[in-house]
Amino acid sequence: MRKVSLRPLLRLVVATAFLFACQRQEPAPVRPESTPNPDASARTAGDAYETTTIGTYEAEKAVLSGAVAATNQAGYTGTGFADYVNASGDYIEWTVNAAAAGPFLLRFRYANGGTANRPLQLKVNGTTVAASVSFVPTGGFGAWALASSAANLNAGTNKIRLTTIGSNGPNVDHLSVGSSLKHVLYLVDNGFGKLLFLNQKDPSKNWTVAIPGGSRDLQLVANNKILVSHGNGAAEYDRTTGAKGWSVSTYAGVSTAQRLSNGNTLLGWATAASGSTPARVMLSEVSGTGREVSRVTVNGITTFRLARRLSNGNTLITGDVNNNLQFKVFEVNATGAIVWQQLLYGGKGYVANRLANGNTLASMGPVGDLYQPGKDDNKVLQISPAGAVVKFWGGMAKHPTAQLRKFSGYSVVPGSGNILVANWLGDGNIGTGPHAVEFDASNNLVWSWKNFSAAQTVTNLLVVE
Ligand SMILES: [Ca+2]
Ligand SMILES: [Ca+2]
Repeated sequence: MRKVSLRPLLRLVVATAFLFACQRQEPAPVRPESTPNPDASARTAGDAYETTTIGTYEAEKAVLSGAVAATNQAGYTGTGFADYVNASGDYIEWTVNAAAAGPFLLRFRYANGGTANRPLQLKVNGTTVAASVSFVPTGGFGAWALASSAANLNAGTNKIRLTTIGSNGPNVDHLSVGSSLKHVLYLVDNGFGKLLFLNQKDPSKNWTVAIPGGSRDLQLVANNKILVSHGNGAAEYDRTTGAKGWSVSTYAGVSTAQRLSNGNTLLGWATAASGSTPARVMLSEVSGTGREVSRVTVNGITTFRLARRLSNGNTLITGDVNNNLQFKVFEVNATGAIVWQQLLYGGKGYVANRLANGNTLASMGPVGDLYQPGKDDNKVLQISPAGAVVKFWGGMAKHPTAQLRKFSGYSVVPGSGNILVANWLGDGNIGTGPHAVEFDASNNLVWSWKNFSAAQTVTNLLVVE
């Protein structure tokens, strides 16, 4: 049990009561819930998780020797596929750039309308990796399937070649290169209304649990729990089983939750403008017994997303001013006054953290539609106190084929310091890109993850390994 000192609590209750006398439209103070977890049965073990893909390379764009580019079958990706002509010596050779050396999974999308296997030799950088990779019949030349082989790639450029060895090969559509990185992470999906645990090192431990709508924030907390914000509050879930524990659910418009060092939970929520009342962001501190012990109001902020209480007692929030679409990071003090603000270079803000060096690390996606000429959205920016971009990760100009849609939350990978970002697929982008992407210190895309049966629109994630 968390201990609550009674005297300051009484003072705060009086203060809170005064606040409520002034602000009648707002929700009653929260109460802890003691109901059993209704979501436990929604947990599904053993969801199938896709291997991560870091790049897809079309066969029709590769170097073709003997084989020819063709379009006379349906269902290909890109602008066609490669059709082998000669039974021996024809090859397709792709050039693949790897950000770092290591083992990768090579997956070839192919169609074999014959009745027999059509094996091919696989060479990487001139060395035979597999003398005979099987390309078994797929039931028709319009029926595409995947054949896989593992291979070590060098950092930088690699040549990957598939050569016929006695039989006319299959039609080959593309090569997808899977990452060698494996992560353990939690994701919140506000489309399917789920919290997901993805353990790529041991997929038997994966779980998903249904959660209330509007989830945007997550944080590891004590006792092997993860704290997740909901539209109506926040709840803790067991990190191993997904079972729901402590929760509050009497708020509305909540977009963020942060467990503070004093054991209280900061809930950030927002109300729209109404008559002469401005749009407001409320930063409510809730005790372990579920009482609101303080509240800070920030007037005029709209499209509020996450909040982060800083060690100086101030709070970083993201949003714009009265829907002016000029998205910023705001640092607000304990009275709700803005003491620092910084434009996000035309992007829409989601979350900002203050780094030990005094800079601010903030994620931003497009304000409206995807790519807008002259802008380069979908970045995690490291910004100096004076507003200079010291460094960034992502960016649509640097990653034109990565299907970056709307960056939302991000997480720093322990050990490597890479940045893992949620690529939110809402606003008409469902199924069109990865749910999560990872960039290394040189802003190379080194990992991504998508699984459209497991997740729909991932707003945030937290990587633990
Ligand atoms: Ca052929
Ligand atoms: Ca193709």
